[in-house]
Amino acid sequence: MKFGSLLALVWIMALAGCARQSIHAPVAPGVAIIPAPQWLMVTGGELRLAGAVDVSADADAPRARRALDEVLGRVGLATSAQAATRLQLRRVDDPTLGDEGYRLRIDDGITLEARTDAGLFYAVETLRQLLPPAPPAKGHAITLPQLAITDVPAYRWRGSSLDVARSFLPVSYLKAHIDRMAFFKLNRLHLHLTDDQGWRIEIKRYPRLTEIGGASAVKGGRPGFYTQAELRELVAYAAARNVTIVPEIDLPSHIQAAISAYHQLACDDVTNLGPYAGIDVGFNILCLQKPDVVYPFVRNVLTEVAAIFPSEYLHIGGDEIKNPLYADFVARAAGIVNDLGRKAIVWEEGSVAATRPDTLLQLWNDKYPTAAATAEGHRWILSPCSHFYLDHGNYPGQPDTQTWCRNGVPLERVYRFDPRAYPPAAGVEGDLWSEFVPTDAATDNRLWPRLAAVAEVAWRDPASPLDYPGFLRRLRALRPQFDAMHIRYYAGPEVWGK
Ligand code: TNX
Repeated sequence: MKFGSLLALVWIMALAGCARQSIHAPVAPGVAIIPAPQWLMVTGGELRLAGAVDVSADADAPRARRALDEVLGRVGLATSAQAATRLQLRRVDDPTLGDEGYRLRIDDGITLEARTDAGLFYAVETLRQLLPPAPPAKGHAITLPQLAITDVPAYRWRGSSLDVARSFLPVSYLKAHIDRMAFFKLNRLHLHLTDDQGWRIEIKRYPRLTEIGGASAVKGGRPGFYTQAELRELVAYAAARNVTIVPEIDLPSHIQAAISAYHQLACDDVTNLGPYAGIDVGFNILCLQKPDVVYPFVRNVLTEVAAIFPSEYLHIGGDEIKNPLYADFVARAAGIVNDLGRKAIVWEEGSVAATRPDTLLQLWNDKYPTAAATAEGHRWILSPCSHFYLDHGNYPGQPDTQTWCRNGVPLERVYRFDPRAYPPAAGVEGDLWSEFVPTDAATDNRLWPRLAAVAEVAWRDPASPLDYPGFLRRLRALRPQFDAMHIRYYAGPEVWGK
């Protein structure tokens, strides 16, 4: 007992010490973690892992246990009660760790602690980054630096959004993406499921939405749609990796694909009722003068969406349309989301509508006036295009990228984003629109490595000092991991070195 409390005291002192020694200081060789942990102390020495570890894990941490088994399998470590090295995974009742925080200690064994399964899962993801991506060469052991980490994210919302509407992405890509997100502790996958060029989610009550609306895409992009069964499986796959899928049905504009399937959704004088493969916006809208048509449609669609996705939030779009009935529409659509027991997310323009204060607003233009909505109690998802629109170039002038917001959003710009200059936020999200991103390879190129910087911005304490050269060192050290995940990242020398 006494010895136990002594150990606890040493542990607390170690933590107090390392609070001042953050990873932003020069990092010991061999320690490269993204996002950087809040507190890290390299204690000196190494732990050699040879052949097997003796795992003892609390039963009530299934996500973490599955991830741990995968990580050990990846490096060829067996589990055996006879192994010399102990690896403990345990839930502890420590409120300072919050819902996603964890502690990781490597001394003569490995100890992972968290209050929740999600926190333990992130401890395992940190261990994954410390380990090599593959088994060592024959006759070699794996060595880990001895260290202590205490880590808690700054923001709850650490998002990536994918536009599968302009160009479809197969389920296999989304699964790989979820794994990659988890590796960097991102936890919200926002799927932009509908737009002018395509409707990608099966809605049983309106089969033509996918029969007709799923068959189109932006010029050069991929058509397609997800069945409800596929999406349910994806939701479970994501949940096992602490990722919540947040579906977006973009309303009341960006709706040409639905209009092409059900012409009655448009006003009676509209003649443009066909599918669309261009990239203009704002030329169509649900006919808000026909509430008897529009609101049952919205309610029926959102009811099926809510049944597939358990997410606390449903995104109802609301971008890029001017209409006298717009604010009324957003208020009613958000009300439908609330009737379904969920909270709504709306793009920034929706701040003009009377919605519940728990409606999240998503900022995409730096200069959008946020004060009034903030004063009403709304919080923001920060996706200002100048830092987080990943359809803009990795470098100025990159072919097939957008430039309307600025000419290039390089990695360093993403890394240097300061959320403190913005209204109170639930978190940040990197958004990839797909007008010019028609393949898996192009998707990888736009996302990576910039999404790793999004993850760092979302996790790190915004008050801690920035160190871009240090970030690049960690990134480069993790390059074998990017390769092992088969990421076809942007490979510019200014990022990866010559
Ligand atoms: C603006 S951001 C859009 C998208 C486009 C994107 C292209 C937002 C809410 N709307 O519809 O795909 O720009 O960069």
